[in-house]
Amino acid sequence: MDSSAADPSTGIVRRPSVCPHDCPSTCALDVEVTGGQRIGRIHGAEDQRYTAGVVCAKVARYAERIHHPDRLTRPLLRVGPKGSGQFKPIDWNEALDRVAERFLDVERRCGAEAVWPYFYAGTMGLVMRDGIERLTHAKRYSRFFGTICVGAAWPGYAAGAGRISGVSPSEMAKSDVIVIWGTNAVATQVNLMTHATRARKERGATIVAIDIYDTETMRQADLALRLRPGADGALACAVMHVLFRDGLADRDYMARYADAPDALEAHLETRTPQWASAITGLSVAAIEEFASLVGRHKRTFFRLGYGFSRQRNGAANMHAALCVPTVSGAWAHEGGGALHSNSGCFKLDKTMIEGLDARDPSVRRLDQSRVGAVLGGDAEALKGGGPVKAMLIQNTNPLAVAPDQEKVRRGFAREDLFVCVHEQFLTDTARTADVVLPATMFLEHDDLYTGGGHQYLQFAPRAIDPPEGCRSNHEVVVALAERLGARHPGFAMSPRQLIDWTLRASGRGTLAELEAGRWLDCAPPFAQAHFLDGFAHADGKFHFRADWPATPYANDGLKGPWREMPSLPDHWPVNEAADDEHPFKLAISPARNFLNSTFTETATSRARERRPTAMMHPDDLAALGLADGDLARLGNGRGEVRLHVRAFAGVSRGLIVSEGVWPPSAFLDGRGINTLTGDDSVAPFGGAAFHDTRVWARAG
Ligand SMILES: Nc1nc2c(c(=O)[nH]1)N[C@H]1C(S)=C(S)[C@@H](COP(=O)(O)OP(=O)(O)OC[C@H]3O[C@@H](n4cnc5c(=O)[nH]c(N)nc54)[C@H](O)[C@@H]3O)O[C@H]1N2
Ligand SMILES: Nc1nc2c(c(=O)[nH]1)N[C@H]1C(S)=C(S)[C@@H](COP(=O)(O)OP(=O)(O)OC[C@H]3O[C@@H](n4cnc5c(=O)[nH]c(N)nc54)[C@H](O)[C@@H]3O)O[C@H]1N2
Ligand code: SF4
Ligand SMILES: [Mo]
Repeated sequence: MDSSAADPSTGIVRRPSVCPHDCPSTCALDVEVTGGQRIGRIHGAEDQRYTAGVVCAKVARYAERIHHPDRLTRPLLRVGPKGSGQFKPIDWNEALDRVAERFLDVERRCGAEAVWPYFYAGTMGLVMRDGIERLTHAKRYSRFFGTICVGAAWPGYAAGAGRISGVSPSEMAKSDVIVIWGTNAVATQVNLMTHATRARKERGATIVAIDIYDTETMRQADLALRLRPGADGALACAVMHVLFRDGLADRDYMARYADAPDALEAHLETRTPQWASAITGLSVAAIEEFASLVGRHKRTFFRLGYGFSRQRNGAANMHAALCVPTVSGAWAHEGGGALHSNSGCFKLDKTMIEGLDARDPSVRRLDQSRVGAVLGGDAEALKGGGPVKAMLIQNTNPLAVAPDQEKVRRGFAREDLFVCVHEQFLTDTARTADVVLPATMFLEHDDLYTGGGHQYLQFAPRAIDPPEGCRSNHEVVVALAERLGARHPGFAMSPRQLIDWTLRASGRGTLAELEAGRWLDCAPPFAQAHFLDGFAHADGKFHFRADWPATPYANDGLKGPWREMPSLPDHWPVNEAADDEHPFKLAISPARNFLNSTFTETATSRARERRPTAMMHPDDLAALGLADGDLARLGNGRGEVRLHVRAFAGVSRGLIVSEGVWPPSAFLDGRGINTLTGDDSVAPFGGAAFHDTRVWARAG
């Protein structure tokens, strides 16, 4: 790990880093640097147990992204109509002055809440991602409520376990069965596959995958359960029915650790495999086989992904799946239990980074997923307050990733809205901005990272200098704060000082210590990770009976049809159902070579993904008079998109899968795939049901 000595034959130095992308793996990286300025290949750190030397292909070839000729390196000022993409370069001072002037003007005329800083997880670094919050709070700007990713999943998990943490992934080495539920790990978190396949090789573990189509993860599984979208609650119920029926439920464990095992057993009486077969489309035999595997092997590791939560019944389904290891008693065994995210185990004090001490809870919070409705003046989305007139956007590309794109487009086209986008590339969002600021990439700044799929806290020092003209999120936030008269001690600190402060305040040592060790394993002790000292509700029990309004999750009030949510695990038929007018269901699953809309700018990723594509069953195509490679239109009441079709028998009849969030400009008529998705709030606290959309399909 010597980061100073260059290899004498090649001149290459290896520098430590951490992948900043929004991925549960948060890989520890060894980065080849030549001449102090250029990146070579990126490797996974061998000695970090979770990364174990493996990174995904798109990050291994990061040189292509960081040294991309299209990177933004100069601030831009819009000179043509909104969205025209016509800009002229200006210098940094002028750009920052213009942004500050407009923000101050909006604040004077309409109040501070008319400004809405908007950000997400383009970088997961705590300083660069969350520092914008300090500006929000110090200025009393409208607050941001992030729902787009975890909005349904986390409440579903917390309703059962009481907090967002689970078993360490390192325990997979001790598992007899590994259930990869609603995540295409081969594409979205490759390291999970490393550990699962290692357990299979070393101790004969069985890998089960549960998805709605035949992904690469499904192909690598020993038992692949391909069910209908939104049917995971039914599957979970039938599995638990079998566990009770066959004496495989751990009654002693439940008596001690669960709230209502008798009520659950009675409730599940009618949730038979036959009942679930009709809902899921799985055979009774497949459901029985899965239940028997889980019941006979207490060391079953449930790796619960995000995909199955991106349904209108997603929170209820997450809760239902989490009930399974509680009925089987898997939690009590090493290698058994569940993991969805370990974000809850770091317990960092983010006061200085986010300016939490300046936070005013009376200031309205606007829902990220409803950005189209917010900008369109929807009174409910605006919380009864005035319109949003100015935005600062960092690390996110809402004009590709947010649901109900027609609304989003109309919103961003408003002449009276001033938008500053800080970006690495001229994304669809940057293209609509009034001022564009060029951003650094992770290897060009310092930051601190927590993991979701593991429990390492990691520091990544700057490895190379940024291109001249690029500035980090922190620098932009600080420069704007000064011009806007925002006061907070965090604005006077460097990223390193902020990180050191955060570590010390959190009892996690110092930056010097973390930098020397590279990472800190924050895994809670075994008993705590397995909830053997009690679940995180006041009664110490796992809750089979979800009390949705009381879910321990920092929410922004109840949303969507939360009153109808089942309390005990069940199939909740609230999803967008296909009908005569819209005979297909559409899911927009991840593309292996993109990460959300990131990497859609790199040539090799684009070449591998080829073009926006709708995968359909060959019989469905034939019935529409379509052949593989033809052009088609997909539509619903929200709009329509044009793309190519691909015949794929790994997608069930009636389902369409389109992989990846391609930029709208990659589609034949400039409308992106999220034109079709809804922005109605998912119960109980909001979020978007990206894989739950009904559409019609026709040639075109
Ligand atoms: N290559 C790549 N990696 C990524 C991303 C990416 O876009 N590309 N995105 C990153 C981000 S932000 C996140 S949050 C994670 C998310 O990663 P995951 O946890 O894997 O979640 P998703 O990508 O939403 O979907 C995973 C799978 O769920 C399936 N699915 C959809 N509906 C259902 C259902 O009702 N039931 C079941 N059982 N399965 C269903 C989808 O078909 C898909 O194969 O991945 C991260 N990593
Ligand atoms: N149809 C459909 N839509 C989806 C999903 C889906 O599965 N299907 N997944 C949803 C999910 S889970 C998520 S998390 C969201 C993600 O949506 P986004 O958070 O918008 O993620 P990206 O599309 O990757 O865009 C991140 C942007 O941040 C920029 N960026 C990266 N690092 C920095 C930095 O340090 N500074 C600045 N200023 N910019 C930076 C990148 O260049 C990139 O353009 O998308 C959601 N949208
Ligand atoms: S697997 Fe995820 S965390 Fe690891 S390098 Fe790839 S995108 Fe980054
Ligand atoms: Mo996400």
